[in-house]
Amino acid sequence: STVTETRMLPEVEAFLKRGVFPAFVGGKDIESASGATIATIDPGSGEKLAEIHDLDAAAIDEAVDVAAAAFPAWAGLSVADRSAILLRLADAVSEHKPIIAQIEALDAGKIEAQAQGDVQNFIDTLRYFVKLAGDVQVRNKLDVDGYDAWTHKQPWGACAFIFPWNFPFLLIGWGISPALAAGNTVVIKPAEDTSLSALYLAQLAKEVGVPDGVINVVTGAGATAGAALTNNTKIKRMSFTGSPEVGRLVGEACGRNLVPVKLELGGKGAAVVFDDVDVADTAQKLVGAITFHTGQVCCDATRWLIHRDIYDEFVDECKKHLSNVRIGHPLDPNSQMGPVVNAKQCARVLGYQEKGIAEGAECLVGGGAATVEGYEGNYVQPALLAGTLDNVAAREEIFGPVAYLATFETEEQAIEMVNDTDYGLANSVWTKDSRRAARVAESMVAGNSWINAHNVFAHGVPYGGVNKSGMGGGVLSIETLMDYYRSTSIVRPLG
Ligand code: TXE
Repeated sequence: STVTETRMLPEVEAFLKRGVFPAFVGGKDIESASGATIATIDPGSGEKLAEIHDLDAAAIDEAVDVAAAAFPAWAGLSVADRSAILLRLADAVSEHKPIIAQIEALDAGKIEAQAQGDVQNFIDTLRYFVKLAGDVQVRNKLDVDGYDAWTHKQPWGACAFIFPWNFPFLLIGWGISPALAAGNTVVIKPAEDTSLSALYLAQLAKEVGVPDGVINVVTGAGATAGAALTNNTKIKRMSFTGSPEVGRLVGEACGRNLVPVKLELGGKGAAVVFDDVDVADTAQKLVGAITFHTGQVCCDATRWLIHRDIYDEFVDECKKHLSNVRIGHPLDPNSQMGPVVNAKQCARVLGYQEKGIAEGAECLVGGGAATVEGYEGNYVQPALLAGTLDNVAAREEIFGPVAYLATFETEEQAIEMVNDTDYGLANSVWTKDSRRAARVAESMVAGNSWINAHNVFAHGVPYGGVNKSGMGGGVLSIETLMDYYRSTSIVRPLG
């Protein structure tokens, strides 16, 4: 029997038995008017898990109306009452963590232990923003001679969220937690490949007494359902995480409608490795980062800039670690790296390797498709390419376990190489020299710089990109919470 058969929890099996999943709006199941559905696949086995309803524009508009109608009552709750409801949701997610993690592992091709980490992160994020919102002063006195003046903050109304497939559940937590805690209602549009964990969440929300219409999940194709959400004029804020191409379309639609928009797009992060590092340790950590979730991580380091004097040793160490990565089905506890999310993305990852090599890059190790016995999944070998940075594989986001190596000699040169990109999400610098580390970290043009680490997140540390990587960052911090309040300034003469 397969790993899936032996390890799938009975609750997950029962959940998937439903077969065809309606969307969830106003506490009710909503089917597409035409009956159209989209299959959702386990990328680890190639087998169909379930189908989701492919909503049309009218259904999306209806969902926004429902969220808008639920807003006054939700916003009108005391902060204490709203917090209590949201903390019940966090508790319920916590109780169902193994179930949600398996759904996510199967639907998104995510190693089960990593999926559990994502679910825990959702819980922590929701609790963090509930606490933070409890401390927000909604009235702030202003100092104006002869006048009594203050600002008053209130939530906006119905807010929309479009999410990608790489961290489906975690990103829902990052997105909706500040919005809900501030008193907004939400319409969530998960990616068509990975809608199941969002639908499970909506069900849990209903069970713990989140009022109907406060959390709505609409499903369907990006070009229709997603576009309808961005074209809706009644949403008060839009948040999009995904590709720069679609991000541009979302930004255009929001511009037309004058809807404030937050865009979290891709990246082409660098890791700068100086010659004073522990080479073996640094190589191991960077290999760990590039293989984590099969490299489908927007803040990954995908350009590795290595000091010339340690390059050969560094490459040898990387080869050692890369050849030990255990590729396998996400529910197999021995797996370290799972599949790529879908066949299209798999073709993209392999295609970039071919194009990169055709443009003159050398493949140092790995590359190509991988086979996992007993499974027809979308598996690829991690790969290291090397060459000049004008190569397509060094410039464009691949979104797979592929790192591109180049050498540098001086600090100035390294900084220039890091910043020679349209993106600006996250980079890292690796050195024992703490002054140099701080200098380089501050010189890299991006939302986040890590020193001797990569992909470290903490609640309270703002996250988010600049330039082609996005706008309106501040994710996971007070900055993003404040985005979900509008402010009115009130002034009256004294006496
Ligand atoms: O993303 P899309 P895709 C990058 C990564 C990846 C590439 C393509 O490089 O290879 O994007 O991935 C919805 N109007 N990232 O094609 O298409 C869609 O339904 C409104 C980086 O899967 O951007 C889904 O919910 N919405 C990224 C969401 O947008 C539309 C994570 C993202 O899909 C739409 C994922 C439209 N016209 C991919 N078209 C990151 N920053 O983490 C699609 N959508």
